Amino acid sequence: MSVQQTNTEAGEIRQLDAVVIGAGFAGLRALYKLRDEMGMDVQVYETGDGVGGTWFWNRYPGARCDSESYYYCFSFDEDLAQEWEWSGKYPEQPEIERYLNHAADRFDMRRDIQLSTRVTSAHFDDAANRWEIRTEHGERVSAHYLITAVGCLSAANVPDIPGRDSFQGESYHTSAWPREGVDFTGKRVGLIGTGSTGIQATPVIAAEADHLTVFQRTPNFTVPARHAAFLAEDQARIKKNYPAIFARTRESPAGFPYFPIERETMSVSAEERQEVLEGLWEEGGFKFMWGGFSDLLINPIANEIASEFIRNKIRGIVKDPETAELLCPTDHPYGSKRPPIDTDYYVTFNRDNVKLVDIRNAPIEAITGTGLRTKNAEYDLDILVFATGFDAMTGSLLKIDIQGAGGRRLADVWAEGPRTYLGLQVSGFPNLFTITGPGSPSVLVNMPVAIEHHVDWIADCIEHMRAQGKTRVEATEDAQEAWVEHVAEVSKESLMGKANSWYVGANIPGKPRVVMPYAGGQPLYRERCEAVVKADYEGFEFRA
Ligand code: NA7
Repeated sequence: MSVQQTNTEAGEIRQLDAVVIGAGFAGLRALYKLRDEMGMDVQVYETGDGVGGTWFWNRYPGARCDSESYYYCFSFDEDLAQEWEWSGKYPEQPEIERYLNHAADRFDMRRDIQLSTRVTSAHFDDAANRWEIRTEHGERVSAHYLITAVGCLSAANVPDIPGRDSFQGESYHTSAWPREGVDFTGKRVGLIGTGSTGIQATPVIAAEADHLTVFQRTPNFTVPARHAAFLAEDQARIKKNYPAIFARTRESPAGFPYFPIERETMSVSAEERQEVLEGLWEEGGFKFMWGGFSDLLINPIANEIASEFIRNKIRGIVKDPETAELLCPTDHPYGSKRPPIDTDYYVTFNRDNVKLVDIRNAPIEAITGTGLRTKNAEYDLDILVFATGFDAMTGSLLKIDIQGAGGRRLADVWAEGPRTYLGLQVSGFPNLFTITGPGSPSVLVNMPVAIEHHVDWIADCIEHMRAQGKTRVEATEDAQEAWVEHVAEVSKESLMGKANSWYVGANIPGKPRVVMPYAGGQPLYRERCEAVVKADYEGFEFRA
């Protein structure tokens, strides 16, 4: 535990302007903004014993960013952008963790971050218009504002498979990976899950282990990253263009510095279509989704053409036809689940020491002392890896006992799915702001871009309150209701809600099915946030 104590002696509660929960991209940005740019007294609490959030926890083999380094970073400080040298296109976890530690040091953030401290509860005091926050160590502080920066993907999902705890070998969830790493040499490894994480980990584990069995419930479309180290001239070009690059990330649909091409799939000849798709495949990365034909995510015919293009790539790469077919997704459109980006995923299934097991048709029945049993076979394993994802978007918030005005529990208010106004506030929970909360584009946008937008918006709102002498801000029930409806409406026009994915909570048994991220795209969302401000914070109620 950090030596910093946040409450004073004899039960006196330390009074703060703001408490920020989490010290990843969002928490760090919020701390700097509120403390250094606005002069507020801020305390950050972080569960991990280091800063970095997602990039602190996810140390599994092969963990790397799916967005390109030079725009998956902070844009708020030009000097930081100019001085930091990314090694290449898709940095691995240690490099991003180093970057976030560098930012924490550079801006002298650590003195206001208390590590190894989970926030257990936050209760709103109606009379004082303040939040009382408690930690796992029994500390108690009072803050005017509570800002959650808990991450959209940080509450691990370890499925409750019968016998889970009886396994005698080593087992790990990918987001709780040991710092010292795991030695796979000579080991029989089982990996459950073929989302982004499983797809990144598979080739790396396969190269080291004696044998790897990949247990796949749903096949996934993945596009090669085509990682490459940066040359000196790449660095120079990026740095020279940074202002323009960052500006584009704020204007594009998903926070990348590029846009879809201004053509629809069926508006060009079959040859040209193929050429465009081949070009995108060769270039690699998210451009396949966000830099291709403009109708990819709205027109099922266009989507099926891109989907079949990827299936044909799989069939071309994977030598065993049965394995290739098993790897071909047919139950969801491309992009309706968060698309992974890989390095050597499909080709790994040509190795002699790798086996793909279909647990859709023959589900896992139990984990045993020596491995795992499916409906039709038994697998002996030394190491079991859960790449089974997260209770996304709401999981980390609901782990905290958050009670708003009148003791209303967030868990109750969200029992049928999350309800927010703009993904920024929840009606009944005054002075609480949720960075990249459900109902905002969040995970459908390059995260640092979404985070910086939210932090700026929240800071402006607080500034407005100061100027007006207000102490309490709350989304109205009506504005929230209308926003929740709008989020649902927009998601019907997109393919995002069409798969059983964590976007809709389908990966967690019993979780209500709601499209949680706002699928209207970043430009529309930003426009809306600005319009609300211009209309004198329409939908928010302020009190002195
Ligand atoms: P994901 O994308 O949620 O993937 C989890 C995988 O684990 C997925 O293939 C799931 O299959 C599988 N899974 C989950 N629960 C089970 C059970 N009970 N049995 C078998 N298989 C299961 O998580 P990731 O960590 O890969 O990625 C999360 C995000 O991090 C990613 O989208 C990026 O934004 C970065 P399913 O598809 O549900 O059938």
